[in-house]
Amino acid sequence: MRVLVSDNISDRGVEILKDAKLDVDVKTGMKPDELKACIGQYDGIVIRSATKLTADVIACAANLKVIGRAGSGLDNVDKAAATSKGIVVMNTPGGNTITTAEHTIALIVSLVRKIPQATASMKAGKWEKKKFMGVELFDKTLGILGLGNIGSQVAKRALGLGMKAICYDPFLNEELAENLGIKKVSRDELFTGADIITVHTPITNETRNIINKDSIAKMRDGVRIVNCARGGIVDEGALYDAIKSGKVAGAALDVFEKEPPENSPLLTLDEVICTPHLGASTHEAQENVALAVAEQIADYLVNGTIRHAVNFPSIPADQLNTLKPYIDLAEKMGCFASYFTDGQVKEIDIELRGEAAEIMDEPVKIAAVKGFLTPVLEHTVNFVNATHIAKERGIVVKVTKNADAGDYNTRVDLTIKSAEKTFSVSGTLFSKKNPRIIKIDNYVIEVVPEGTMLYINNNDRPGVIGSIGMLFGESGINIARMHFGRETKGGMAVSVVSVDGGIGEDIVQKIRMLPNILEVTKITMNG
Ligand code: 9EZ
Repeated sequence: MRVLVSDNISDRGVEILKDAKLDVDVKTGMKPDELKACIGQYDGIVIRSATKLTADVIACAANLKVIGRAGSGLDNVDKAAATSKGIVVMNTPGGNTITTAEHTIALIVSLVRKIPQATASMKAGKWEKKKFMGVELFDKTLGILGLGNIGSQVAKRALGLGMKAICYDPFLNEELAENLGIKKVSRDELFTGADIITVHTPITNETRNIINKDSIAKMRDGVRIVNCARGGIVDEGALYDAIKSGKVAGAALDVFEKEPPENSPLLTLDEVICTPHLGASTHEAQENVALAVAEQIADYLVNGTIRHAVNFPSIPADQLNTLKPYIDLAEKMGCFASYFTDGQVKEIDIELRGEAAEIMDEPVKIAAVKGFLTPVLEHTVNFVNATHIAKERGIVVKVTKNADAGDYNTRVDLTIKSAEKTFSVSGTLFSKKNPRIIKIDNYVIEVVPEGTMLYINNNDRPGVIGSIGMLFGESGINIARMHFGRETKGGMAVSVVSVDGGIGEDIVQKIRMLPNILEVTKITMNG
């Protein structure tokens, strides 16, 4: 398999890809047209921020399976376009945590001691001692908005400088905050209680301009503001006004709404110090992210393991063994159900029962949808694009949980609703790992979902099973398994016949013609 490295990454990363027996081409600085012309040959691509993977570039990527960003920002990738093609998009969120935290501390210290301004002054031949009077950090309160990996490393370092730390994060890991000795406060308490506020959140609708005119108005007079996270978390216009008015004593910015900023009034202010998005720019961080992205890409292309994907849920290693049989079961049930659905599908309902109610549900849901869509679409359906395709087709997918699994320890119920009918199938795991279908609509049955099977609906009369067996025998087809179920004695019955090898359409037709046979459906399990 072939991997294109289209931005500069450290050599160790390229070596790791080669060690995994991948064919690697390093071609940096390509123009969009050059990239479009060659991207079709590659299974994977490694980028930083320079390569722009827009929808029209991704449209040319006929064989691409994975996009790996050495670093964390993915503004240069059209994630929706990649997802709809089933391309995994991954980044390396951990690789630059320490480096970014250190840059934040560097800016905080520089800000309160006016080091950049003093440097510029001396280089201009001056010796201005009064002008650069600073403040101590000791005993001051640092307000940390967003206590993720970077925020918590900043907190540790601030405590080491003798600062107090308070934090606000709606997704806070409370134990982490407590262990670090950081006080958890409300959003307003963070604004009112801090001498310096530093932001460490992703940019989302919640966090865009979270530092704005209104929140600044709540802050202490002389507050200082630091953004080493993402441009746009701090409203630049509001910050400018607040520095001009004297409310905000200073700001340190590594990131901007537009990069590079064009004629930003903020850059005219003495109270503002800045760096050109250097948060992750150390040799160590660049080495870390190059190694991480290479290992992740190799792991995906060679072993199929997905780590740090932004368009696929990451499964923690300790849950993988428990989850895998459920993923397999759900995919098979989805595939099975697709043969019994007519008309426009409106809804796929997955009920996880008993032990199944305890597991991570997202991968199981995706597997059921993938299994269902694969036989009915020409389009390649995989774990990345399955839910996306379902949504595009107006199919609502729902997961519910139920502690009660009836006679089973664990059970998955799948219901497909279309305008014409509702079909349901239930499954379980034998010995925690072997998938079984245990109910098809109202028929209780025990089917090993594997290979090629015939689902036969017949009147419950003597001789029917025999006639089916005879026909297979005469056709030289070996029956591997046969499962039976019925509603009531002498009523309607189902047989599911598994065979070694395939079943030709002629045989299916002949079975349909046998007496007392009502319906025959040939099922081929995915994979
Ligand atoms: C939002 C956040 C932090 C925050 C943190 C994360 C998605 N997200 N949002 C508001 N991981 C502080 C204030």
